[in-house]
Amino acid sequence: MKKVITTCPYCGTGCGFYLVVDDEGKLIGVEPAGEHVVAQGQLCVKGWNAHHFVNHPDRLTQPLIRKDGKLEPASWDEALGLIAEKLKDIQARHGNDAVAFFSSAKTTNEENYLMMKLARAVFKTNSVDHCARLCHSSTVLGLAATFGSGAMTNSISCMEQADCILVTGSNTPEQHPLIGTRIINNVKKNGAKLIVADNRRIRLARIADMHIRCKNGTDVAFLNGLMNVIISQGLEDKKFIETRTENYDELKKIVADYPPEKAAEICGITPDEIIEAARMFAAADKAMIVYSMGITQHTHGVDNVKSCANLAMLTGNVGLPGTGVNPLRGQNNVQGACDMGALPNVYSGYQKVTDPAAREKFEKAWGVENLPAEVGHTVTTAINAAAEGELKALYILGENPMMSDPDQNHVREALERLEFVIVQDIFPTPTSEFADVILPAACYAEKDGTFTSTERRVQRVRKAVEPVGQARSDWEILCDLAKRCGYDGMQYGSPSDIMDEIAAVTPIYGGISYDRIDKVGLQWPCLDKEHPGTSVLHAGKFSRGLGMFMPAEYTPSVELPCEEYPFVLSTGRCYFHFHTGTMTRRSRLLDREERFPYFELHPDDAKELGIGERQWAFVTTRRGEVKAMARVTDVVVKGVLFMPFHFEEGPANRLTINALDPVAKIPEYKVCAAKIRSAS
Ligand SMILES: Nc1nc2c(c(=O)[nH]1)N[C@H]1C(S)=C(S)[C@@H](COP(=O)(O)OP(=O)(O)OC[C@H]3O[C@@H](n4cnc5c(=O)[nH]c(N)nc54)[C@H](O)[C@@H]3O)O[C@H]1N2
Ligand SMILES: Nc1nc2c(c(=O)[nH]1)N[C@H]1C(S)=C(S)[C@@H](COP(=O)(O)OP(=O)(O)OC[C@H]3O[C@@H](n4cnc5c(=O)[nH]c(N)nc54)[C@H](O)[C@@H]3O)O[C@H]1N2
Ligand code: SF4
Ligand SMILES: [Mo]
Repeated sequence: MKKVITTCPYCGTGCGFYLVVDDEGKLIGVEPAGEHVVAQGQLCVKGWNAHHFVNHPDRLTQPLIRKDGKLEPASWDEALGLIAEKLKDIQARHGNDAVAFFSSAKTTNEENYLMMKLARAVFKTNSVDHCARLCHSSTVLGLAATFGSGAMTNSISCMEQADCILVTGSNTPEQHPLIGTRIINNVKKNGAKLIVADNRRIRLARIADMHIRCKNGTDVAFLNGLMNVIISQGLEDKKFIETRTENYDELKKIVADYPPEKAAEICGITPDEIIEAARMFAAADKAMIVYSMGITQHTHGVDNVKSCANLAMLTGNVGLPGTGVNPLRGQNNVQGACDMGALPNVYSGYQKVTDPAAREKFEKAWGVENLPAEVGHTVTTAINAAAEGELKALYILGENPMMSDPDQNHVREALERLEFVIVQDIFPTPTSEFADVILPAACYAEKDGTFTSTERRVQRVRKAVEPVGQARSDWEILCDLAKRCGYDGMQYGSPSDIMDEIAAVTPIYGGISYDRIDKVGLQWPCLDKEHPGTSVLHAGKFSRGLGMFMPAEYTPSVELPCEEYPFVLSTGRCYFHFHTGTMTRRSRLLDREERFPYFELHPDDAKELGIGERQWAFVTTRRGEVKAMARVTDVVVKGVLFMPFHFEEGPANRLTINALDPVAKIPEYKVCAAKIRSAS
């Protein structure tokens, strides 16, 4: 037997574990790694079962090309040749921006770097993006504007050092289980104060000092209310404000308009809750904010994020261990996909495509001319452009937009209208049904590379077994395609060589190399070969110099309940499944735990509608209808339905609204209006 240490392919916590391989080279299990900095010998149920899907019979094993409407097996040669020819032809007829690229937070840093290099250097478009758009694009913009860097300010170990933690819109124990454990430890062992702001009674709420159940979409009012109390009671950190920030007067002016009574009224809570929470947070020596999708996935997601940043600066809680603004990044490598520039406005290391000096630098490094200067399409605007007939071709690497983008009927229309669709995945998906070419990719266990976790830790992914069938690593596929398009600048011996190129052109990764991260990953910024990495950002000085207060006014969500659609539908996830279910639903043990599409419904609402526990019901919005099973539970408040988006047979995104934050272009997944009726 062989044991290979690698990084979990599910969430951004970044746990390390061993893949166990038998004498015949077959993957047989997962073993925890006691020495791993984050996992410390523990894993959540997904990590423990992360080997299951690798050898599932549904794996894509050969390239497929659509001929007369049917997908037929093809050689790699034929498939890549067709892609090169088609994309070039479409660009010749409709311009470079008629083609867009979706990169993947499931794949490695090296692969994301190559995807954005392919889009920019070979196809001369900045239309490259990935699921961070649907996830933390509001964070990347909101924290870059206020602090100068869009990443989690602190480290996972800081969760055990804070004196008070405000967890808002993050179901940490289910979605980032090993981070949830750290928070629970801190509360139970050290007596840290815990404030949970989430109207669902998530597991953390049971041990919280305060559980605050605001209406969905009212976080700006809540956070402004907290800041109003802190300022009016003189609890702000005057020295920090004076020496480290700017624009404080503007903040003072705006939050003055949110006295606890008014904020509480908007949020549907009591003024006392706001006053008590404000005092608790401000009184702590080291206070930390932890947030995730409950904050970001709104049409005012950027305002929510800025408000979190404002609260942290107001109380002097940035730049020290146990403090900070900590957006928990979702996918295993979504931090890395952003760092690598799989975004329409930046190259790797957040170097702007609109900056002539940055373009010149990458032109030189890549040996090309005329890199495009305009910001490209995002995931969400690319789908809109496809529906309108402006975008003609889409290369989808490791994403499943038919299941993950808002308003499925709209996505279907978009995918149908495209002239040419390429899907590169490890499994067939509802998205690949629209593909003209499908390329079979090797999965995490079958290739080398790196993932960057939520705490900015760059860690190794190691090959344990050979790819199934003719599947190939994403990086090899991308390099081969670049060559077929006549570009010689994308030939590498191994992923390690790709990382060397990344380090050479990306200052925050400047000191990263495979030999340095062999045992323990490094946290960026890691500027050169001697740099030890950075566990806390903005210590002594913000990345942008001074921290910028950016106050926001409360704006309601776009589609609120009405007489016809009386419920708020809020969507999200459960513990056992991951996203669109391509991997977890193919894991026997995980799928056994949650087998049917479901929604949570408050007991009073259930009684009124005559819907019992585990009864099937139709959930309907202005976009469509889904049949799902009712879970009658007071985890949700009255008037709110919560539905995970993991189930193909009951897709929550058939219901969601395609309304976007004006700057971040993130969809409003957490609020739309719905009605329900019994299906029996
Ligand atoms: N098991 C599992 N783990 C995962 C994932 C998965 O699919 N499955 N996905 C990964 C990814 S990519 C991500 S991004 C993360 C997401 O992790 P989370 O953000 O923790 O997960 P969600 O279920 O989307 O939403 C979290 C909470 O936000 C609350 N919420 C909804 N609306 C509001 C609001 O208006 N304000 C506030 N304050 N709270 C609100 C919901 O009630 C919910 O409990 O999880 C990662 N980890
Ligand atoms: N209603 C609703 N919708 C949501 C959300 C929500 O809260 N509510 N959350 C949003 C969020 S936060 C996110 S991050 C997105 C996620 O949206 P997606 O990224 O579209 O969802 P995944 O299921 O993670 O898709 C990843 C794909 O990559 C494939 N894959 C895995 N490993 C590899 C590999 O090594 N190579 C290749 N080529 N492919 C691979 C998988 O099989 C899968 O098809 O969903 C968003 N959608
Ligand atoms: S917490 Fe996240 S990274 Fe750790 S084992 Fe679970 S899914 Fe994997
Ligand atoms: Mo995400």
